Amino acid sequence: MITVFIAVGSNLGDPVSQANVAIDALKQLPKTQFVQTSSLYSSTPMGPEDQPDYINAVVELTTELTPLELLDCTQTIELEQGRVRKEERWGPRTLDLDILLYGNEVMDSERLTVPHYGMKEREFVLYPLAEIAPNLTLPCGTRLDDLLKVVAQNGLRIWQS
Ligand code: PH2
Ligand code: MG
Ligand code: MG
Repeated sequence: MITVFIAVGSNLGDPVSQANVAIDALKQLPKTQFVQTSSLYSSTPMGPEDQPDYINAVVELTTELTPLELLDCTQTIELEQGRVRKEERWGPRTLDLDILLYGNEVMDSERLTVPHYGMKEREFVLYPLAEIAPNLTLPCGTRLDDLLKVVAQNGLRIWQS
């Protein structure tokens, strides 16, 4: 079983329920066990400023799926929740599921790069990840708590209804 962390993001069409539905869908994946989820967070958009705030979370799973099987599954969930491909870079979306880490694996293929290429700079990934895995060290040897020292929260807060 491999431990994986998946980032959940949404800023269109009731983002809180999109995130909750996605987390429930991740719990149902084949050959996979749900471990835990972070809180839902509200975050300031990275990228174009004329888009709504995001809801973000990070989910921990253990899985026997290969990285590309897992990617197929997460892309299916995205599509089932109304994701339209070919969106503007960093533009708004109903649901984005990004594989952050797949065990300690480092891979860079046409379809998938792990660790996720942007995760070290993104407060809306690092803080939810630290909530559930505070002692994590990335495959490159960088400690998560060292990244938190240099990445500001930038308005990120735990979402409360
Ligand atoms: N995702 C993006 C672009 N910008 N901003 C925030 N705050 N959260 C996201 O998940 C996000 C973003 C594209 O994947
Ligand atoms: Mg993303
Ligand atoms: Mg994505």
